[in-house]
Amino acid sequence: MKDLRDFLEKAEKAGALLRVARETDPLTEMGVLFGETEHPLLFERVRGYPDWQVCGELVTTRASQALALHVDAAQVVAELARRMQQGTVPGRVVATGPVKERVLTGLDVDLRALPVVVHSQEDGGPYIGSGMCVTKDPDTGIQNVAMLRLQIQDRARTGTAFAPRHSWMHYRKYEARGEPMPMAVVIGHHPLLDVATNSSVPYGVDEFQVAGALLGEPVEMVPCETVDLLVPAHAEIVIEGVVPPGVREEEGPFGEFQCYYLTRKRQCPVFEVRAVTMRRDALYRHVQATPSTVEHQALVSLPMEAHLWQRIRDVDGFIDLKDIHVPPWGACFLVLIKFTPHLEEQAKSVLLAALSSSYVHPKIAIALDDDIDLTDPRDVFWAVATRVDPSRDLIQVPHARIHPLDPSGRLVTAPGAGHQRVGGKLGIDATKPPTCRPKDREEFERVRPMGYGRIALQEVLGALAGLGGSR
Ligand SMILES: [Mn+2]
Repeated sequence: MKDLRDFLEKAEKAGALLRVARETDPLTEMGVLFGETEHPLLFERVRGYPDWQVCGELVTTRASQALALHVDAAQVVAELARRMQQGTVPGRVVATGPVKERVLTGLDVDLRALPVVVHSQEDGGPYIGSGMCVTKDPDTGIQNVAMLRLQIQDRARTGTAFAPRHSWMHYRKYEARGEPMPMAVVIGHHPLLDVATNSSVPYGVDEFQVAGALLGEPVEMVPCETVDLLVPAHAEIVIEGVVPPGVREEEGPFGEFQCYYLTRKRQCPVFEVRAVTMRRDALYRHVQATPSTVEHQALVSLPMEAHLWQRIRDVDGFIDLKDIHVPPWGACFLVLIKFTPHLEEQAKSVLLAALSSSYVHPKIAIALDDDIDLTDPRDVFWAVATRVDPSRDLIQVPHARIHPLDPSGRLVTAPGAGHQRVGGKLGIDATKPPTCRPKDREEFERVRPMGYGRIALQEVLGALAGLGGSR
């Protein structure tokens, strides 16, 4: 059974898990500590919450993503794209599971008893940022899962902030009928469930069934106690309740993934909690939102990379695609595409495809040739500086729809759930001339230092150190 514990065990065996034995405070210390590592982190002693452990940064790096997918790091994007194209694997409904070991209802419910972390300095308090929020379409009964931020307001009440996507469509349907929307918040499972929840699959596709395809096994599901929804039986914690119609309360501020407090305080729907079910020794799984090097961004960018891999590979029939990267330092608004251009202006088609997908995030796309390392910003900007003719190699799209949390855009609807922004988009062709013009392409053959690829300083230093007897 693939769940959170199984993943942490694998990470530990691979030597990738950092354990913190010092007692650490979730309200004042963990935010910055999570932000300082990209490796899976487990706090074994939590100040003020003696029965709890807190973990996070589970799939931030290619190495830990590879661990979750059980492939080599170089294959992560292509393999994820392959599994996402396989179709969904329906969950298997079972009678009960570990998440039902403790069932708390009525006055036993107290969200303040959970070690919810304060992410950033000016946040309006502790926020659950790792909640996989399950809702269903009242017409079709098909469930949707989205990672929405939840501000702890009270013993049994949180603020919610819907993105203008699928769960927001559900809420609008319930609200039009004057009915409360049932919602269940799932915290802590195998991180591929978190990845699936953040994948931009079309409306009507259940993200937990996508998770089944990513895991290669059906997710075991159990019925909730107080609402008519199914949740994973091997989760750590499930919070059940309703989002009532017609209610808006102040929510925020919360430092978002792009590292701005853009939404400040605003009026949002609320989540009224009716029950909490969890494992007897439940682990709290955290997804840190800032700075821009942490897991919140990786969970958005990884499925985006896989989606763009599928999309761009088929542009104009076939692209000789090598790699796609949505780098953490680009706030999810920048896409780097590495391929070998064979035909004239192929890069322009690639750039247009990257800027128009099922993701609204990409605002700037850069096409790069097969000799560029996408994980090295110096390499990327060397290519931009030496291969781009701005009078020929730029595509500008004025007045496009951009991400609602991109501060460079103009707000066109009131801030709050469902707001939108418009702004320009930019494509940069930093590739060499295509292979159909071999002579021109040759001009751009890059200089490599003598010995490149044959020897490394590390080896030389190691050999010197060896003289001292350390090797
Ligand atoms: Mn969805």
